[in-house]
Amino acid sequence: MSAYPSVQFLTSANAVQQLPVDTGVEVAVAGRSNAGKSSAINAITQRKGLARTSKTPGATRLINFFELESGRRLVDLPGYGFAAVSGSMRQHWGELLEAYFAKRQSLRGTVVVMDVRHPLTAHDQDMLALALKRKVPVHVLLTKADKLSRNAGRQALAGVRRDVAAAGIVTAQLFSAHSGDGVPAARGAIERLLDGKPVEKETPVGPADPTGAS
Ligand SMILES: Nc1nc2c(ncn2[C@@H]2O[C@H](COP(=O)(O)OP(=O)(O)OP(=O)(O)O)[C@@H](O)[C@H]2O)c(=O)[nH]1
Ligand SMILES: [Mg+2]
Repeated sequence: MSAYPSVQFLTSANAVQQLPVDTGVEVAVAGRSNAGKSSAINAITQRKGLARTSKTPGATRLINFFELESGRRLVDLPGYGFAAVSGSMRQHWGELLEAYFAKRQSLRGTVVVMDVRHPLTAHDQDMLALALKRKVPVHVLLTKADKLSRNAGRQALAGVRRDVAAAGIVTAQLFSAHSGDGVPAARGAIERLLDGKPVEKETPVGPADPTGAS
C-alpha cells in the first residue's frame, strides 16, 4: 500500500509557461544530477517507477510534478551539474530553476538531496542559496547512507548540520532509498513542510520503513 494511494504524475515543464496552476502547496526536490532525487521520491511515495531513475546522470531533464493528494505536490527538479550537456542547455536549466524559485507561490519548502559521501559541493551550496533566497525552509537528505557505516554516516550528518547551522532554516537527516533508512522521517519532514510547519532540528532516523519502502 502506498503512503499516498492516489499519487500520480501530473505534468512536466521545460519552460516557466508550462508550470501547472500555481495553487495548493508543493515541496521541490533538488540536488546534483545522479544524487538520488528520483529514487528518493519513489521511496517516499512507496511507488517504484513513479519518477524515472537512471545510472546515467541527467535522467530528469524536465521539472516533473507529482500530485501526492489533491493540492499537494512533490516536484522533481532537473539535476544540475551534469557536465556532459551543452553550455546552452545548462544555462536553460539554470534559468528555469531560478525562475521557478523566484516565482512559484505554492512552494513551501525544498528538499536538497546530497550524496552522503560528498555533501555540500559547490553545486549544493548554490542550490541552498537559491532556496534560502526565497526564504523557504530546506531539509537535506544525505542519501546513499547504505554506502557508509553507521558511524561514518553519523559523522557526515553532524558535519553537515554544523556547516549549515548558520543558515537557520536548514535541517538534515540520513537517508537511503535502497535500505529504506530515514524514509519515514523524510516523509514526515515533507508533510510538515507542506503544512507550513518547521521540521524538527534533530530529525530522528529510525530503522527501515516497516511498510516496505525500498
Ligand atoms: N546505493 C544507493 N544508490 C542509490 C540510492 N539512491 C539512488 N541510488 C542510485 O543512484 C543513481 C541515480 O539515482 P536517481 O534517483 O536517478 O538520481 P537523480 O538525482 O534523480 O538523477 P538525475 O535525474 O540525473 O538528476 C541510480 O543508479 C540509483 O540506483 C541509495 O539510497 N543508495
Ligand atoms: Mg532524476
